[in-house]
Amino acid sequence: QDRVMLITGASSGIGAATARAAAREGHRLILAARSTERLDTLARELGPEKVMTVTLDVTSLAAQQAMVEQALERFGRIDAVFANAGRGGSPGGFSGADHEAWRDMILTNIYGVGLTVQATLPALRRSRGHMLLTGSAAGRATIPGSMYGATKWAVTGIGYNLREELRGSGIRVTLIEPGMVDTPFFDEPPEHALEPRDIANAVIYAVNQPAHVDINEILVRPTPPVE
Ligand code: NJP
Repeated sequence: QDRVMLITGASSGIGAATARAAAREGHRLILAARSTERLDTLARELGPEKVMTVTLDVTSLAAQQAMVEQALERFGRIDAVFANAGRGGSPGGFSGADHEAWRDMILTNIYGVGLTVQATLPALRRSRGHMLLTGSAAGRATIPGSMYGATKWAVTGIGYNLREELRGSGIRVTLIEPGMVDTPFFDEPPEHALEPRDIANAVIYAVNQPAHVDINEILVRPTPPVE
């Protein structure tokens, strides 16, 4: 039977590339984000019979629980969850950043990931499935003035602490930690960046391991340009 993967932040960038890669691997998919139109376009591309789209904001637990309920009704199981939705903050550092943008980012990147974990864990316990979280190279490094980096340190912490909570459950936890990736995350295309599919490849590598292999973290950075 085809495996079932749920992806948040699936409407663009890394999430959409992972949906494409997982579809090629034969996964059935639950794709969630706020943009119905972009999700529906992706579902048409991948084949609607194997894809369920859910328009939601990850900061709503009720919406995420309803998504899981619908997914179980349609597919009967969830084998992998990629908690990937996230956003950047605003420039200005700790002294000058827009605090409203901070609040939205903290809610999405930390609280939203926590809610995805909470909403999907009952299904993953039944399937002895796989939880993957999009952290960041910024969740390991010191970046002056970056509240965004701080939210990704929190995602690193969620991954480590969740793995301990789930010890003995058979559920694997993988932190996917991208460096710079060329996605709509940036207003201008960044130079010397990875492609979204480079990160999708890391997700597929982790989920394709046999059950006794727990890939804890994958840090992927672009190769520095040749001088
Ligand atoms: O960016 P983008 P990425 N509720 O903007 C969704 C991390 N990362 O693929 O809701 C639900 O193309 C949004 O969809 P929509 C980054 O922190 C990136 O680069 O329709 N969904 C879209 O599908 C993030 O965690 C880089 O607007 C929400 C998706 O999230 C992840 O990679 C480096 C939402 C964002 O896709 C994917 O970002 C790195 C909400 N409240 C980590 N808010 C990089 N690009 O360089 C947003 O280390 N979304």
